[in-house]
Amino acid sequence: MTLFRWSICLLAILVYEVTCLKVQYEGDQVLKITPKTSNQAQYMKELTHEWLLDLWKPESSEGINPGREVHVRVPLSHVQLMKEKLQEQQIPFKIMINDVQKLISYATTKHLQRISLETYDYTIYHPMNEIYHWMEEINEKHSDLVTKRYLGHTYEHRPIYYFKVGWPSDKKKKVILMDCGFHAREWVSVAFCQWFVKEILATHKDDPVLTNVLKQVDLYIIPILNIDGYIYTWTKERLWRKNRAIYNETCTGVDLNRNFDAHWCTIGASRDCSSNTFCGSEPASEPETKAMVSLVEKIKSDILGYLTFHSYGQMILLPYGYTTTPSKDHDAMMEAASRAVSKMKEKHNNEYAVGSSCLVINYFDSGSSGDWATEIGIKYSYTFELRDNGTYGFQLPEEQIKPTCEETTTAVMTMFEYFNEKYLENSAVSVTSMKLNVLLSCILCMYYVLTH
Ligand code: 0X9
Ligand code: ZN
Ligand code: ZN
Repeated sequence: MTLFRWSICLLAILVYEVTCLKVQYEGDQVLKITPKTSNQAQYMKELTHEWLLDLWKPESSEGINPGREVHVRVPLSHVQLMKEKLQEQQIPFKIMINDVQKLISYATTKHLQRISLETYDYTIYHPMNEIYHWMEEINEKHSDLVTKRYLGHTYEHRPIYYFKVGWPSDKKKKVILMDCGFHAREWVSVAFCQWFVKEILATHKDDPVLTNVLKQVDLYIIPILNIDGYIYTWTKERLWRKNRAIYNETCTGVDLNRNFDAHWCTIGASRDCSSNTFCGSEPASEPETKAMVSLVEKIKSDILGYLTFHSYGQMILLPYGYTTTPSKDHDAMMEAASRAVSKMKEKHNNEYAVGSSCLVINYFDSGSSGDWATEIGIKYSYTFELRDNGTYGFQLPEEQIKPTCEETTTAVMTMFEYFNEKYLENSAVSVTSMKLNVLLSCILCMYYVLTH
């Protein structure tokens, strides 16, 4: 009998754990607010601070400026009062998301215990155990081209892996580094890295550019860096952003994209550990950051490009985030990115903005991985903000995973094409030069016939 009671008790605790402890967003709204004057902007800053509101755009209240859109999640308890205050201050606003909870579906039905690579569904979001499993399968089934390597561990001691994708070579290879899942709630980023790996494996044989790239370049792909945070968004709090480092009894989490050694914590970052943009105790204080830094330090002179994937906003951001001064290779970077966005637009007619981070995203940041990559000498460094523009924000519906990943793949492939043209040896005669040759011989031939 006691055993029975104990089991009931345990079961109850379990049920409680998975249901009641989850943060609920019932009735929370996301408002799109556009302060017109500096007074109104100041008012907004104070309000977000005072009420500890979850800013979606910009990521920290410093970035709130007149004329710029602010996207902010307001808890049900404050919605009414917030709207009254905004009306009182004559600050224009719209309801962007009417009920945040309604957008959250912890898709459980579609998830099978055992998944095989053949049936892996790239158009849904996957919990971490499935992603770990997927990584193993990729490693096993594609061992000719792909190796899974250990990058380091998270704060909660989970292993972080990356894939090295490329053919063995006698010559020294260049590296293109890509990562996803810096910010926990940006699920579509994590979906993209998986999609992209799948895409490379499916197309590399038929795609001449990719074939050439994989001979001379190793792609280093980190499918998800902030694993602890990601798990937390599945189990406890869907809109968590940071890692899960415990700083004191009341404070958890460092913003990994403020933790790098690039004008660390000077602007657009906070020293307050309860802030969403907390920069940590020092540059690379976090194990996730350390893991990346130690890999990159070893190979940095070989790295040609660094691409990091976030959401949302639909833009490709170039360094820097802490100053409006363009970086050394700004023009070359712009060239590649402009080509990428125009190709991208052809895919699903979706517009992406391109330019210096702080100018395009409209707030400053410091300590980002994108800026750090530039400062250690990586020539091409891009921060992608994937879909959407705020309609669903971080809760991008699964129907949009496919188009998002397709257009982003197009953008990345276009950049690879650019790298291929500019930095790689091309032994095979290209199609255009072959056509030119044929044309030229025809002209010579005709000339010969006509003059003899
Ligand atoms: O604020 C960030 O960390 C990124 N935006 S997000 O909404 N995904 O959090 C943008 C960082 C871009 N900064 C630089 N490239 N400097
Ligand atoms: Zn699944
Ligand atoms: Zn992000």
